[in-house]
Amino acid sequence: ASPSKVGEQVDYKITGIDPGAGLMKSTEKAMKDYGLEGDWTLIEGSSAAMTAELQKAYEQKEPIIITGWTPHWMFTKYKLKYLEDPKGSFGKGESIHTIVRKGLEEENPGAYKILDQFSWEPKDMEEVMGDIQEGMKPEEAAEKWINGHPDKVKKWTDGAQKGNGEKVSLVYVSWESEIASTNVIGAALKKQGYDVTLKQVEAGPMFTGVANGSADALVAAWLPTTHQDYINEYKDQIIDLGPNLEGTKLGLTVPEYMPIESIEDLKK
Ligand code: PBE
Repeated sequence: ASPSKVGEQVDYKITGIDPGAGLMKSTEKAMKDYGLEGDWTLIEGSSAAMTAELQKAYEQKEPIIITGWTPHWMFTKYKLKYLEDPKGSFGKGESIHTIVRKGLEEENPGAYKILDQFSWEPKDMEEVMGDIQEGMKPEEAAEKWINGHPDKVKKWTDGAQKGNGEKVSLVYVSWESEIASTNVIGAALKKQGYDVTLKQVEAGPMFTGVANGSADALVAAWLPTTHQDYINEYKDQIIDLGPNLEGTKLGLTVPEYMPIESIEDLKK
């Protein structure tokens, strides 16, 4: 198939995730930047639905274009490639930040310190995601990782006072990467004696929750591009504790067997 046929083959559809995701906004921006508006449609859904579609297509060697990101288990399980993005619509060199509510440091200094010291690497996150993908419950996979990496966990908890049942509420979106990170920091806090609640919400309410103080923290802010709009909106009400993971990537993603290399190839 020639690149110009790819649009027809996929019905001019890009399979996306939840509408609140920054990746959806970036994809809309890319569609504008590359002149794909009008012809192409970005399909809303969820990351679980998207990976199910990917699996179906991949098994049949059928063409599919998805909104992808790293770290994610899909890049280990399938042979995929990011489409080149010469216009830089998806930004580059993002980190994932920890964001807490105002007042947490004063009211719960131990938990604040652990959240502030939370930091790991893509390969760590991939380990947890892989176990979950293979059927392990997220809290079990997190527990396993925590027990397998005492040295890292020790760095997070170093100098932080132990909890005595104080409540800590974490909010997250059911993106595979964030299911992993939130469960892991939740397990670490729990182990230090905190009473941790994990609440799964949509992207907007995740940021609103920390901004209005109904949640204590999130470890899922992709910056400086993907979630920048949310940060701008709430910057006076939240505290950015900086990166907990560096080395991410986002963009339009296709199986390696597809004959296209760049987002520019999607324009007929
Ligand atoms: N994602 C990818 C988030 C951050 C980057 C799906 C995990 C999002 O798009 O909002």
